[in-house]
Amino acid sequence: MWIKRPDDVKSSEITDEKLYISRRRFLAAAGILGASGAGLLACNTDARGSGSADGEVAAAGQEPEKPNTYEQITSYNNFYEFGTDKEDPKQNSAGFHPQPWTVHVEGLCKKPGDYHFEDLIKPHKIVDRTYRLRCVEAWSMVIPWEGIPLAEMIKRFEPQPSAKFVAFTTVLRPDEMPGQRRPILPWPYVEGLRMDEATNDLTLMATGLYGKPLPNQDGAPIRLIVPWKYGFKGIKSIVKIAFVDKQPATTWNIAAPDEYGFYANVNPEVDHPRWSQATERRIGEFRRRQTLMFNGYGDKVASMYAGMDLRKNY
Ligand SMILES: Nc1nc2c(c(=O)[nH]1)N[C@H]1C(S)=C(S)[C@@H](COP(=O)(O)O)O[C@H]1N2
Ligand SMILES: [Mo]
Repeated sequence: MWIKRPDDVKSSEITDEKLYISRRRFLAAAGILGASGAGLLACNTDARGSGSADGEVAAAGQEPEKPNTYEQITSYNNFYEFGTDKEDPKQNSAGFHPQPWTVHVEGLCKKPGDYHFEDLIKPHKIVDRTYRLRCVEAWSMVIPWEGIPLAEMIKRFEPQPSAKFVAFTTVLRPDEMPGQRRPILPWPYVEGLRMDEATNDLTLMATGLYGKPLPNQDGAPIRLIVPWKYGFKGIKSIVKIAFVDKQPATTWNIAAPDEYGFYANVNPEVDHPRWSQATERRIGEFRRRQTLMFNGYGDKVASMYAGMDLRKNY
């Protein structure tokens, strides 16, 4: 099994400093860059408040970043159930039905059962969270999600103390998901989190983006967002949540155990066996950026991994 190589690492795009500088000089001369020269990159100096009460939970010392466009977020996707090319999920998901939707909750908790999507959402306040998403393929985006903190949702199911992990499952609908008719991955897609990761303040069950319900290609109607981990932890179109006492199997770890671990914390110091994780390309940008430890969210999450060897627990 395999995951596509970083499709953005093409020699035509690996820009040396000289070319970058001369391009900036050209743009400056052409009046395209502002006086500060800040126009080219959607960088931290381009901060603007989202205006929402909750807003971005930014890493210490970092201002909220400018989100990618709705078009970028909904037309450059990984959702192998709809095909392996970045355009496939948008092109092949029009026939997917995210309504009606039921999430089955089971395992070590006091309130298991089948929850209709509307009932699942109803008791909670929908919050806005703009997060960086860092794909293991070395590209990234900034996405203005909306949703429910997973910690709040979990509280309602009253997990037992014996529940140490939460396991998630994507819907299995080969009739609506053409990728599931081929053995691209073992279907259905499954993921999991340790209980402390699942209940961390940053962890979100996303139900929308840019103020609209999640489009099919982004994981309608409900998907997981774990912003300090590689994007593949963010399982889409969830139909099952299970509270378990042992570390659950995860799809990419089953498919390629030497390449993808359970933890999948963003770590620029641990290369993927087939490519570097030191830098990334923000979709829509020209120059590569340094990848940040824990995707820049270390102040909120690093303590959960104290004492763990993050080279072994990749
Ligand atoms: N069910 C399912 N969930 C999935 C995937 C997938 O193929 N199937 N791809 C993952 C990967 S590799 C990434 S990078 C993110 C991409 O989310 P986005 O397309 O909304 O940016 O979804 C993740 N969730
Ligand atoms: Mo990814």
